[in-house]
Parts: sequence; structure tokens; C-alpha cells
Amino acid sequence: ALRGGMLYPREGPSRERKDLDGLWSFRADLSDSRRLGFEQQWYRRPLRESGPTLDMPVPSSFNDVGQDAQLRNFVGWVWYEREAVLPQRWTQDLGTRVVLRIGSAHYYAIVWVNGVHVAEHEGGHLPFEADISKLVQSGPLSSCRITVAINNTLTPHTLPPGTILYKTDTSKYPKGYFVQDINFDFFNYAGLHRSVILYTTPTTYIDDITVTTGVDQDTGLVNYQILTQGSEHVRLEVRLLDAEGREVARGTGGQGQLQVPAAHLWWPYLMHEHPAYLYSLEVSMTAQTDAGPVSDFYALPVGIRTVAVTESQFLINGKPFYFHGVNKHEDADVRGKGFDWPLLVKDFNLLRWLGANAFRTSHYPYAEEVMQLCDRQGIVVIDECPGVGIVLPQSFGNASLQHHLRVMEELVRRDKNHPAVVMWSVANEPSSFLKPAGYYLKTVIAHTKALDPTRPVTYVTNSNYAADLGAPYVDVICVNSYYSWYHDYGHLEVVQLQLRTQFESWYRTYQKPIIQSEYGAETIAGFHEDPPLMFSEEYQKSLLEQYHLVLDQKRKEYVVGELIWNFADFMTNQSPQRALGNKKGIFTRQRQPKSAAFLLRDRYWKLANETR
Ligand code: BDP
Repeated sequence: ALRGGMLYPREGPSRERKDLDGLWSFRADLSDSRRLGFEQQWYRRPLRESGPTLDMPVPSSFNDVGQDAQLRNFVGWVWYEREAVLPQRWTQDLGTRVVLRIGSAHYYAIVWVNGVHVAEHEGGHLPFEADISKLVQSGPLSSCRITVAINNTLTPHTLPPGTILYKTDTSKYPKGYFVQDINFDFFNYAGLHRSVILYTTPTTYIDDITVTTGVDQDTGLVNYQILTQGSEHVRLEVRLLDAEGREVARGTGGQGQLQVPAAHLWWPYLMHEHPAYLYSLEVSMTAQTDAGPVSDFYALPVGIRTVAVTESQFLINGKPFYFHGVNKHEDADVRGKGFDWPLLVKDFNLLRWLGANAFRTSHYPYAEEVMQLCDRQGIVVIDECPGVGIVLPQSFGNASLQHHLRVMEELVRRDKNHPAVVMWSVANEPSSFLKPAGYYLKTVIAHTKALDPTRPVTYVTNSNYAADLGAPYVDVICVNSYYSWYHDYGHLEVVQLQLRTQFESWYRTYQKPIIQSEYGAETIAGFHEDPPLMFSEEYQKSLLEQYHLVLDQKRKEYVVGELIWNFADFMTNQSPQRALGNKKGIFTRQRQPKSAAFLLRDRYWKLANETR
């Protein structure tokens, strides 16, 4: 199990925060050994002394900011470095704990501070931290040098998995030639994708808070559990404030239940007049330490809501919820998968323009700021881990499984308190028909349920219903299908029959609610053909219309959602099937609508008005 919490760094009376966004020094290790940085110990001295460096923006993928094809397609170690100036009270006050937090480093990262190894982390989409107090408080320092080496190589045991293919035929390839093969359909952007942050807490501090909520008649129940580190002589007080800042409940101690009479529930937007109602759980800690009294404070947004699944329904606050929304990617021009505020706000404005009430974080956890905005706006999230492209038999072995379990621990630890998250997805399109897949998926799902008994768990399948070995363990069946695109392409007339058969077979076999978790068509914005031909805007529209005819019948029975593939065009590996990336977006990569966006907009608003 993981040690410690991963509370989002918030400023407060006892905590300061310093974002290290901006330009970092950067160098890709292009040497033949591919390990020159380690051989020469680039972390020991300023990176520029090792050789030529580039200016690299953080957060951003490194791939698309330059003009260098070698860097765009680079596989191996890249080195980032910058100096951070520290306020004197951070370096002089031994009662201050200084933490370095990396929001996302894709894929494997090693971190040094002033040349000293402080952290190592596997996995590109979840945060990790190091307590660097001792290092920055050990001398007359007013700054520190942070070095991060990142390797984007994917192997059969990483998540997502990949394979390095060595090309040894010397009549075709130069010596030592290899390529990174992957089994998922998005570009393997890499680098420091999210902010690097320094923050402080007292040395005795609030380490983790877990909140679960319930509803009894019109009383809201807020169960809390608080973990502290440092001195054992701590006193904890909690207050729950409503959106106006009025105290509605209070308690003491490391765990308990708060009762909120006439509670405002957290509702998805479009489902209620006052959606996304958030309380604030204010946790105050006071402690007696050898150095005297210490206090810490953390305020956590809390939404009171329940989630439940029946044989044919998905319930939020006891009311049937129908997911009408999208699958997204973290992806945009120039920055790749780098976090970007204008992009975040644009995407949410588009979601609301569409009348979308939900999205899936296909195919990896998104930035914490995304999840916070979902809480605030009432957008429902299916929170997916990076379990995409698990198709090779080796990727179902024990090494992979152990890592997958750990990733679920990190994901649940990070996102457990978001009311917007209503379900975990442990994988996308694994080869769930392979023999070892049954045990593998069963174990990952059971582990996730043990970590969080309050939310349903699923994975997204494209296997045949009769061959899928993991389906018995999920709470909701999520099915992807591409009728008249990858199968019977060009033949829109078979969509309805095939889709009806799909739904009926799954439901007959499992009696669980079903979400159409992907469907769509490759569409090049500005291509027009009537009658519709593949790749035209008309074909995308017609294909969606065919799906909607069946969805409209089945949503009256047991289909509980439809998520279009995809919200926006996104970059992929180069291949003969992809014209500058995947073009199944209803918006372009620049977030301009294709014709299908207007069709979906009419539909989603109609659905919203029906279920309000
Ligand atoms: C699905 C995958 C998704 C792909 C999509 C496609 O889940 O990642 O991008 O197909 O081919 O199978 O467009």
C-alpha cells in the first residue's frame, strides 16, 4: 500500500506554494549509449555545463515545440533542470517542511535536488512528491537546483504498455536502430506535462483526508477520516461550511460523521437548478511538539451525493442519470499533453455549449485542475487509469498486474474526494478474451473496490460479449463499437441492426446497465459529400444519427449513456490510417465545430430537458 496522502497543494495560513512553471533547461540524451547523462552524472552540476541545452517550457510536452524531427520522435532519457529561489523562512525555519511535487512526468522520472537523489516515479499521469526540507535547510542556501531525468520508453509492463522493436536487418536499418511500438491510438507525448510545485507545511501536518458522503432523508452525511504525520499529540477540529461560508456542522478527532440537515446535494449540471453545490471541509490541526505548538489547516471542497447502480440504471442521488457526453484527450497543438489554462476553459465552455453532462478521461488520469473544474461545474467523470493497449499476453503477467494495482492506488488516492468522479475505469479495450485476462481484470477491479467501496468500477470493452472474461466483475458494461467504420465500412444501413444486437446480447448475458462508451467516424473538417461518403462531415453526422435511433429505444430500457469518440481531433502515431492524427473529433484540434457538433448539441440539450 502507498505511504502518505497526496492532497492537492493549497495555500493557507500554514502552507505556502510556489509554482515552477516557465522555462527550464533541457537536454535529450542523444548519445549512442543513451545513458551519457548517468555516465557523466549530469545532475551533479548545472545542466548547461554538460553540453548544449535548450529552453523548454513547463508544463508542456517537449515533442512539438521545436523544429527538430529527432526531438519530436525521441525515445529515451531527457533531462530538465532549473534553479528555484526559496524564501528565507523556508530555508531557515526548521519547523517548515518543504515539499517538491511533480504533477506529471511521462513516463519514468528520477529527481535530484542539488545533485542529491530525492525521488523516482513510474507512470506518466499521476503526481509524486519528495520532502526536500533537509536538503534546503542544511546550509546558507537561498536557492536549489532541481534536475529531472525522464524516460518515455514503454515496455510490456508499463501502463500503458508498449514494445521496443529492435531492427537488426543491416540491409534495411542502421546499426542500433529501434522503434517504439504501441498498441494505443494517441501520440506518446512526453515531458513535464503538469506543473512542478514547491510547497510547505509545518513538520507536523495534515497528510491526507478521505471524505465519503451519504444522504438520509434530507440530511447529508459527511464521513471524514484524517491522517496526520509528525507529532502524535495532535488535536483535530473540522468544520463544514456551506457555499456562503456559514458553518453547518462541526466535529473533532481523526474520524467521524457530520450531519447536515436540509443538505444541498451535489447534482450534475442540467439535472438540477442548483448543480454542483460544494461545501468546504475545514480541517484545523494543532499539535504539541518538542519545538512548541504547531498548527496546520487544509480546506477541502466537498460535494454531498450518492452513486448507485441497479440492473438497468445508474443513479445519482437516487435519480436515474443518463451520461450524454464525450471522450476526451489531453491534447492540443504545440503543447501536446502539457496542461494549459486557456485550453481547459475553452474545453469546458464547449462542453457546456454542447450540453454534455459527462466525460471519460480516456485513456489516463487528467490534470487535477480538470477534476476540480468538473466538481465546480457539475460535469460527471468516468475516471480512467492509463490501462490502455493491454493487448499482449505478457501485459497480463504478474509484473504488469502489480504495477496496475499500484496505479489504481495512486489514482484513487488522488481523486477519491471529487464528487464529480462517479465511476473508475481500470482499462480501455484490453484483450479481455485472453485466458489470463479474467484473473487480471478480476484482481484489478476487486482491488479498486477495496480502495473505494463507494464507487462502481468498470473497464471499457470491445471484446465479444460471449468471450469477455472480465465482464462478470464490472458494475456497468461499457462497450465501444465502430459499426460502419471499422466494420462494414461505408455501409450505414447496417448500423441499427448491429447496434441493437450488440445491446441485446450484452444485456441478456449480464443484466447490467450499459454505456456506449465510444462510437464515431473519422472526419476531415471541410470535406463534404452528399450522399455521405466516409471521411466527410455528412458521413459522421449520418453515422451518429443511425446510432441515436437505437440509443433512443434502448435508453428507455437499460442503456445509461452515450459518449462520442471523440471530443476533438488529436495526435496519434503516424500510420496509413491516420491523416495528421485521429480525426474522429466533433471539434477540430483547434476546437472549431464540425457539422456533427451541431447535431450532438441539439441532441444533448433535448436529452437534458427530458431528464431534468
Ligand atoms: C478505440 C480506442 C480509441 C481509438 C479509437 C479509434 O479506444 O483509443 O482512438 O478506437 O480507432 O478502439 O478511433
